[in-house]
Amino acid sequence: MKIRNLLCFAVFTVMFLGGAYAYADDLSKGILVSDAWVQAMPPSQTTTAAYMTITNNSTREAVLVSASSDIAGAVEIHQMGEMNGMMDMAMVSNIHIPAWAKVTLQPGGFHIMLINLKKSVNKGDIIPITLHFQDGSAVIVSAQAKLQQAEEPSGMPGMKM
Ligand SMILES: [Cu+2]
Repeated sequence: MKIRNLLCFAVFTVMFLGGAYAYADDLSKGILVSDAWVQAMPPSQTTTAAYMTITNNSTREAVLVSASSDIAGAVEIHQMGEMNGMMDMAMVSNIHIPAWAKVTLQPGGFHIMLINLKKSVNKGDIIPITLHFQDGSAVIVSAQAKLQQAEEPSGMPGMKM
């Protein structure tokens, strides 16, 4: 009985470490993603945006280089900002999150663009998004679809609809 318990523990430990190793190394263990949400869209729309807070609780800078999602044909990192006096968005190649700091992706700023949606994104849906960092680590995020907040009536005027 005692040996069997030990064996179970050993198997569990190997499974746990094996599973964790698949997508977590030193850096991603220190990455905490909170308040992840996706803009719910009517079925006629093929593009939406995801927002979240990425906290880097590690001693190294984290560099988000890309993202992916099963529901989108393409995923890009974008930044909203003023360009030539107009609010517009542009693709950026990465987002730097300094050690012991956090970066918030929010309407009017950084966001993750989900392009060529393969399904409609309805309020309450849980959308899986994988964040890929420069060191090769990845973090899987579950973002809940929400209707756009009233105070952001036209959050992304540059978005192609
Ligand atoms: Cu965008």
